[in-house]
Amino acid sequence: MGVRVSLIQPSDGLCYKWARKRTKRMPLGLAYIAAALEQADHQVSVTDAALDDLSIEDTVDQALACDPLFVGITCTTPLYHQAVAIVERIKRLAPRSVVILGGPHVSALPKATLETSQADFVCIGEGEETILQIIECVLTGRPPSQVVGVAYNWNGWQGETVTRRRRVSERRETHSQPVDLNRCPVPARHLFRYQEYTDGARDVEGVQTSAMFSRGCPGKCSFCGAADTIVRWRDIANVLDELEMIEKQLHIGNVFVNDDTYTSNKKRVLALSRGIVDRGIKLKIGVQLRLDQVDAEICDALFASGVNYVGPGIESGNEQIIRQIGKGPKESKAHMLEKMRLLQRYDWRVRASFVMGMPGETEEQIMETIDFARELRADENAFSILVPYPDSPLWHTAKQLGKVNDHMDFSKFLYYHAIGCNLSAVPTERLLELHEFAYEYVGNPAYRFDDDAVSSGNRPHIPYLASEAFRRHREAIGEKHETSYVYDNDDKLRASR
Ligand code: B12
Ligand code: SF4
Repeated sequence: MGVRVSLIQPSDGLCYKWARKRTKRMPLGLAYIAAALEQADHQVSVTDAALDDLSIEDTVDQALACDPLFVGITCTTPLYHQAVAIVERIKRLAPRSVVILGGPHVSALPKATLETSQADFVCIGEGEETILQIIECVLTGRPPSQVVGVAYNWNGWQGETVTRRRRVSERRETHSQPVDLNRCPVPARHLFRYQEYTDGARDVEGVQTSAMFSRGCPGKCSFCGAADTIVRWRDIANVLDELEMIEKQLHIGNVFVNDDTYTSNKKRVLALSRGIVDRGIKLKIGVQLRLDQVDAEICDALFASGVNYVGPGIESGNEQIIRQIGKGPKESKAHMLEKMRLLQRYDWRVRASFVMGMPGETEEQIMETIDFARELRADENAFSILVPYPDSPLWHTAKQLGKVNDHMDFSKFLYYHAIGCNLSAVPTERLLELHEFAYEYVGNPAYRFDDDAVSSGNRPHIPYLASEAFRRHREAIGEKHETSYVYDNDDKLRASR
């Protein structure tokens, strides 16, 4: 007989502060952990505080309602402080429970996590096998040094073991085998309120679920935590079985594929697309892809298989920044423009993503990105402000510059409306203005909302739009913007259309 385990996704409301319609996606990593636990006969309950925007108190009350022996919490970097507060309350209300933290942030900083939280264990990297080993070690009272991929401060034992997560550049001997993706049970969607997940910010109709067909990315983008990781694929039949289950058993119509790059292997993506068609699967599928990996044959196959949403990463409209990001020698503005026009031949939505604030990046270079975004005419544009996340190559750059440290406050490490660490040549307040300006100026033409900033939500005050610099910019590119801006009685800038 197994034990009671409570899993928690902290609320992510702060990530989407101004968004009027939210993206509510099932926390897939946690769903994989839940499936592994259930397969091993443990009794699992889930608290997705992001779905209901729960406070710390309500999150903990809900999670402790089943009187768990183990509590597992996932978190990204900006949610780390919430995870710490959740652990603190759990330890106060249920001091005998064993707390395990997992996810990208704590995997990157396991030691600091044990130093700054009251967690007993930190799972480093993939957790499907690790969590089972932790439970066994606690139940049998054995030292955790035999558990793969863990840092611990439990029962008087402290230490860290080898991780499963290996970068391409790292030697094989220093790492343990990654989990076998074909042997992992599919995410335990039934333990979540899976009918309530959807992507309101992107007009998705009906329920949407998330899935992952491969893990890792050979790309080397300097801001990305997935950069330079070994790519592993699930067998195509294994993926198709899951898609059939999503459509026929759970009656879900939309799937977002979380793979870092859906198109990283041409032969495979063609075979997968053919398999979807051959099995008669009729899902609407959203994917993220790289422009240097797509051609007409791939696009035809994706479109035929039900892909209705594609998300290429453009990142920058300045050639020097494109190289600095590390998008590879083949990538250039001309090439991306050509590939965007290819994508735009199909009746699907194209979401282009951009980043601003690379180390040393100037206002002029950011304006080139904004102009390039406008030229590309994607249906949706996502502008992120660069954040050197602890699992990305830029974290080490920022560390060398003395701009970050393992114990700092990470609550502003967001893509959108806050800047936890500014590495650019532009002052922080100005960078935020340029970010707002990008949304306002380029817009998201495919959406029917009155606010253009689908992903981040408009901030109410946009002084740049009334500035002399903006007027000059519009003149320089010979365009008249249809919106004009006035200050109202509260001295707030308002758009008058
Ligand atoms: C899809 C996605 C989203 C979606 C959906 C997120 C969701 N709720 O699932 C959306 C668009 C909403 C999103 C939002 C954000 N995202 Co996001 N996202 C992703 C993406 C592409 C896939 C996530 C995924 O499904 N992974 C697959 C699963 C299997 O992996 P996993 O979650 O890491 O879980 C495994 C292990 O970490 C571990 N594990 C995880 N939790 C736990 C818990 C326990 C107890 C244990 C034992 C183990 C364990 O075991 C799991 C199974 O092996 C990743 C990139 C990536 N490759 O992971 C970025 C990524 C997670 N996002 C990132 C970021 C920064 C964000 C935002 C902060 C952006 C913002 N708005 O400012 C927000 C934060 C939202 C949040 N809830 O925290 C970063 C996080 C970096 C970091 N250091 O924190 C990533 C890694 C992208 C990157 N390369 O930089 N994201
Ligand atoms: S940004 Fe995309 S292409 Fe670049 S390393 Fe990350 S996942 Fe790969």
